[in-house]
Amino acid sequence: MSGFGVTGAQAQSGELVLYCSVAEEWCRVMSEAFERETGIEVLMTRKSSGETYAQIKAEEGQPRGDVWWGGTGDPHLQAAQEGLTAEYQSPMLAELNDWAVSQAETSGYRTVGIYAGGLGFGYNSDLVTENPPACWADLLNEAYENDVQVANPNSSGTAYTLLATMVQLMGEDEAFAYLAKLHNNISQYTQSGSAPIRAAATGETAIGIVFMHDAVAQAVQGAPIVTVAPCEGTGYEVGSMSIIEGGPNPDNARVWYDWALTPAAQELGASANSFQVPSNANSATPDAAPKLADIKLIDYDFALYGSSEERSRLLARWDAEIGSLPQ
Ligand code: S7P
Repeated sequence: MSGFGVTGAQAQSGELVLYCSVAEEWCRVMSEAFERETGIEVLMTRKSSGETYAQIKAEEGQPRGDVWWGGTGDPHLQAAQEGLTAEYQSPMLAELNDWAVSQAETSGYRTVGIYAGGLGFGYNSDLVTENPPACWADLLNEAYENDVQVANPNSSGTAYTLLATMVQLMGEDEAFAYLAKLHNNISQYTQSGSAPIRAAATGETAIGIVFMHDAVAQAVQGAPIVTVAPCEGTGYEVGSMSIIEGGPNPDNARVWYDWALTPAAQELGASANSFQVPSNANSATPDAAPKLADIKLIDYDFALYGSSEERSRLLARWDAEIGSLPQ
């Protein structure tokens, strides 16, 4: 990678504390490339989106992290609203797709879109051989009792996207009724959003509800996984990046931020088996990435479902009505 010159004067110290919410492999590839490119040492921790939001909230006033890179946009928007993340307008904004800039505008430039991807599910075609599921409604089929996995929306941005998607597709009470019925088929609410499709890939479960690109990642690596864009329509994420307010290395945080929006940095995703659509209009989209234009996407209301009040309220309702149901 070249062309992203960083002078010693730009770097405040030799470190950057990175909270990373994509797949571990991609977190590592990005950290190592940035270290090579800039000489700045990256201290990286990987956690799911909801968990990272909770950590940044817990560290409010004494932040230990500099940048939160990756993870679904809703908790990034919540962090922005709560003043946990810093305003920054990168010179790279001019190169980004509208949906990524819109994420920045919604947050008062306290976050920005770095990739997008549709929500769906994947099934193991060795285990599901007849009447494969094509719709959200099909996942309620009693043939799949204890054979579906999804994450817990408190820890996982993927699972919160499912919750917000169902509310927008069906209306809130109908969405909770759907999730209560789906609970009969759920064997486990995992901590991480992509764990269900890893379990489907090994045959531990038949179906995993995940972002479609996470299902594609398993298929590309040879697992018998079929990726489904649900027939009723579906939600999507604008994966995001934020600078943590008051973090220890603010200059290095901005160096990471600008670099992470370049095509060269964004194109590293595919080499780490990550197949989201990158936010820089000049970045090549991986061939394997599910095409957003081919998916029936809802008009996801990021401002509402990323607001502190709505996200907290929906998660509390999920805990009371779904998370508390007997397994
Ligand atoms: O694996 C990539 C990805 O699906 O992970 C992010 C996700 O939010 C992190 O996992 P959680 O659901 O556990 O929070 C997504 O942003 C990303 O596309």
